[in-house]
Amino acid sequence: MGSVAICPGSFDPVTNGHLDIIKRGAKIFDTLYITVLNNSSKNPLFSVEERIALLQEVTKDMPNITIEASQGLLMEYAKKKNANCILRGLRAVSDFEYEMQITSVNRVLDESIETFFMMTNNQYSFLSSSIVKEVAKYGGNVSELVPPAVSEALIQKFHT
Ligand code: COD
Repeated sequence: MGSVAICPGSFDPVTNGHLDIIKRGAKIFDTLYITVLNNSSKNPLFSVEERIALLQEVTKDMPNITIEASQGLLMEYAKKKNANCILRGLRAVSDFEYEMQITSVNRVLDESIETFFMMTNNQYSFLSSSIVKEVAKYGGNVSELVPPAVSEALIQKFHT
């Protein structure tokens, strides 16, 4: 069996920064699950179904990617999928503390599954779903920051 990685996140909504990590991850791992989970400290704009539909649209040309939703603990889901590792992106030093905390907790839950970090592409180091939502909410143009389907979905959400 080949390598199986999980790229977990809120993806509320998927940005060009996420997509960059997803594309690069899909070249390294044989199977990549993009898993939409709830982050209890965030209040989502898009429903899980909407987030999944957008992820499916923007990854439709990538054959080794599967998009799923999951509830509960990430590590329980990863075990069910026989995953070798969790893939996460790192944007800046400010991400490090949070990532270190969740990686450490996840390792206590299952030490056999590694977490693999990929540095952001410099052009996306400032990019987050929150920033995109803020710009779109006030009518700014987000077409450089997200795929066209997401830009369209944001306009629908805020301005129709
Ligand atoms: N460049 C590179 N990487 C990026 C960029 C960018 N511009 N933007 C985001 N990323 C990366 C993030 O670093 C992350 O790795 C991934 O993309 C997804 O990002 P988000 O913001 O959508 O996802 P998060 O951080 O909200 O995801 C948190 C989880 C949902 C994974 C976490 O809360 C979780 O595991 N929840 C399930 C419950 C659980 O198991 N809890 C125990 C562990 S705390």
